Amino acid sequence: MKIFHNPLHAAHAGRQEMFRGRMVPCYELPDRLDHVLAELRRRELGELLEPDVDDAALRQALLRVHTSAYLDFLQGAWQAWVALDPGNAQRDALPSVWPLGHRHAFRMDAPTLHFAARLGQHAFDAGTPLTAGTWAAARAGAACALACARELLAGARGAFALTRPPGHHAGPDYFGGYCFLNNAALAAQALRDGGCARVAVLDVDYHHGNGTQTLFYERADVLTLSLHGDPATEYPYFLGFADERGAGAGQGCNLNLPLPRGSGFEVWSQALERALQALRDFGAQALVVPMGLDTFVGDPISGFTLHGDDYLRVGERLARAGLPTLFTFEGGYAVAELGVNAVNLLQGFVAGAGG
Ligand code: SP5
Ligand code: ZN
Repeated sequence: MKIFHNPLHAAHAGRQEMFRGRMVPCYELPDRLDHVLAELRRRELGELLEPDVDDAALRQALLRVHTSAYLDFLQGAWQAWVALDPGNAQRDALPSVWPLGHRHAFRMDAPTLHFAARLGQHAFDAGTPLTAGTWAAARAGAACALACARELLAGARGAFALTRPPGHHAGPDYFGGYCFLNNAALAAQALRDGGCARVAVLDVDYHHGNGTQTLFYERADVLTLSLHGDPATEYPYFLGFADERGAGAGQGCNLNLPLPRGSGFEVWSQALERALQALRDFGAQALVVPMGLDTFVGDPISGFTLHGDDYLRVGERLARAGLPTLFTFEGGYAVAELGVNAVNLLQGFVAGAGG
């Protein structure tokens, strides 16, 4: 399978994130991707490529999932942050005030002139540092996702967008959960626009893919499925519950399978079977898998107990769905084991798909 990796990913390197009143070192770090790349090379799995996507095509694809105001905000964010205070060049941007628009407590559309307020308008947590290289890295990552979608449209059985920052928490006009641009959603939409009538997204990251769910919630052409830690106790807390089944035309086209913290492979794979049944019932022509490896027993911020070899089984099982499949790289913070775990899943897929 072709693997498009992001040559600019290391330009996004957050220093600290806010966690419960403290600044802690970032978990979502450049060496995460480097470990996966090294393991892919070691095991000679896949063909490693850099995306070749022109600016206009990328902008067009991004506008299918994000607002132009949000893209402009991201593009100019670092410059505006440093303009607030020259000392900010040494500090990453984190929001510290939010409009809480869903409660009508504040105006979401307030015509603010202050960048600190604009940050709050476009973010849902203070754990996602925006850095000097965030826009360049995120944009090049979106190009990886688009290149993968083109591969599938050209007939490939599988493709992998190896990029960071991750994407599945990012919504139409907001970032959070270490995510800025929703690579999986962009790929799903590109598959739709390229002629796939029905596309499914099956999110296997430990955290609910709130951004992806929200982007497709009222649509019948994209089925969103997610296996994740129960938001009653797990991040992102405010979305990902089992009673969210889609709305309007998309009624029935979202399925959340929240699992208790501490769940192991047995319980997790039963939920996977349920998701795969929903996938079959939907009749998708292509599958997008936001691939988080933070379900691993050793993950420092998550609560499932999958082991390295389990990912081989996951990949095999996904392959048996028999669909052209596009993987995006999402979470996974046990850095030393991340390469082996990610490549195990891909290897299982390749083996299950018949080489
Ligand atoms: C893509 C993805 O996996 N995003 C996850 C974002 C989770 N953000 C909240 C993390 C809180 C980290 N707290 C660590 C403290 C451990 N003692
Ligand atoms: Zn995650």
